[in-house]
Amino acid sequence: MHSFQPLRGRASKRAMAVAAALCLASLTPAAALAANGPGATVGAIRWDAWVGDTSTNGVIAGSHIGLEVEGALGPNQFHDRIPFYGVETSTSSVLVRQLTQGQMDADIAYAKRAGLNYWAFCYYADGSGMDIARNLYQASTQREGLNFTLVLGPGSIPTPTLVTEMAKPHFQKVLNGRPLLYLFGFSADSYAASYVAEVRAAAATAGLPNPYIVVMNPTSSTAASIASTVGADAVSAYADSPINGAAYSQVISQNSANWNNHKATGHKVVPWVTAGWDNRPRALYPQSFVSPTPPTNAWAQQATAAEVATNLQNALTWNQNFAATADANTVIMYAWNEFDEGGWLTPTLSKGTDRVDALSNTLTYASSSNWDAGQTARGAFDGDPSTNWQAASGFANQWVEIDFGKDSTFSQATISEYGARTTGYRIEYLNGSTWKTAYTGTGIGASSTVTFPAVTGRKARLYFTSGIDTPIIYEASLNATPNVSANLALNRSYTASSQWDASQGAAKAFDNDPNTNWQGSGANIAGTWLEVDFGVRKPFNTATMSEFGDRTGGYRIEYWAGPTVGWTTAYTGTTIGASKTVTFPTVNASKARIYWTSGTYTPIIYEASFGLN
Ligand SMILES: [Ca+2]
Ligand SMILES: [Ca+2]
Repeated sequence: MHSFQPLRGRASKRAMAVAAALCLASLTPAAALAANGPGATVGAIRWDAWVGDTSTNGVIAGSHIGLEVEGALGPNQFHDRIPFYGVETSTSSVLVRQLTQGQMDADIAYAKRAGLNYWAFCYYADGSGMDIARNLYQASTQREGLNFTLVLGPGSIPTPTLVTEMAKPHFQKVLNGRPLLYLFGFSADSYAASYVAEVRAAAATAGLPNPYIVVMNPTSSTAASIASTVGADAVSAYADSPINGAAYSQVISQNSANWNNHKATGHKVVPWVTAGWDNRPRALYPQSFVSPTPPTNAWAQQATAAEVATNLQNALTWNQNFAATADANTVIMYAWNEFDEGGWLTPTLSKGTDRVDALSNTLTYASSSNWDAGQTARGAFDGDPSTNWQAASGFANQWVEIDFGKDSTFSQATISEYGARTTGYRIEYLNGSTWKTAYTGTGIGASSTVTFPAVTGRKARLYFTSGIDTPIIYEASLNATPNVSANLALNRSYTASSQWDASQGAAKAFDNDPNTNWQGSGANIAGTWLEVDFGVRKPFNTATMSEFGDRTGGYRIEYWAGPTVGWTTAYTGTTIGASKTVTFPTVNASKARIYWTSGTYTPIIYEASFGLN
């Protein structure tokens, strides 16, 4: 029924039952929201049939699934779902083909702009014909900040290949490093159980944390039965599938009701958000890969962008309300690009980035709790001094957060609160999946501006430790540089002309921790250098540095122009100090370094980064 049919091995082609829209529990909000980790992660399912006339022989013998789905989307009534990379070739025909790196890089940029943390690729093997988008994503120089995981059908991926994928640093993890995996179309048979056991054993052998395995089935009793038999960690669903042109509000209530139904089975739950369901293209134009052909009433009214965001917000709130059940604190959205089945978030030719932008609004701000619907986290960051965020109750461990959408560097904050309620707080930044402290303060009051060594993180938050009453924040502005791309120097290899001692090596200048540093050895600063090797050539035009004291008197930013030309100057500067950001004409190189020409003493660098803006 859903696009992702398991198509290899012991595939099950049986249609899943349409979930009963039974509402067993009302959605009364909890009085106090429990904080659930450093903020939920949100993923979106990818189904990548947009391959045009590429042979999909590796999926179904002799098939061209890309041409079939283009045929189904041909009628004009379906053109409102043509993605930004599609072409209306006539009122009755379209081309929807995502085959180039440029298209994929743009797709990645939109997903990051939406605030998504990961894509969940329906897995088809390399060379199958439906692996193109997955491989373009893996090859992209733009994917940093957008992780991936896989939705697996039974037997769709050999265990060694799966372990190789899970070991990648950008494979989505939950619960302190556990690889997140989704299983679609598994039934509760012994084969599925042995497969899951095999995956866990292989992961352990490879030194990976135990995978967090999620069974997808919209019928709660079925999902629970499969999860128990195969030993999964949680239950979820690929999508709910309303009928008869139901209002989208019914999709929202069906999703919410089914999260509760899944929870009632006693299993952990990953809530799912169905962004749409309109399977009429496949109903009217039967597809070789869909069996049986869906009925013509298999559709709901199309959502507005705001309605999709509301459904997502419900899931985020649900995770906060039921933190013990939603222990992985993640949400899976259906879907990034199931255009023919009616679930999409990708910008379209007809409506542009409306859904991406609505998601961005929802995913940009978060808080441990809020007093009421008019005092949410957005109020603390909206630039309006008359609006505010207020926590629901208490003070310690309350937090309010902003997601920059990509790694951003900041070294200053200006905060204003109602009264003088705060007596202890931290400014924190999300470094990978760990919150670290950038600054520790006491009072805030009407206006407080603080500076600290520059840090780089995708998110920042105010974390309250003590106070006299629940915090009310009018504005918290950070001098983040959101136009600067991800720090190219993170997770690379580093060298320096010298180091003071073993604890002050070159890597300490690139570990995104303002409390650690590299220091050169010897008294002579001239000729000292600190280098990062990106591994491959990268364009960059900006550098940010923070040093101890004001030791630097002269330096150059240099880039490696190859063995013939050698190190070449991109920028020449004088002082660095507590925080310095410089820009220069874009260069393209595999290595960069800071080269000192003068100063008072051997340099101490807390953090250095390179980026492209
Ligand atoms: Ca405000
Ligand atoms: Ca450091």
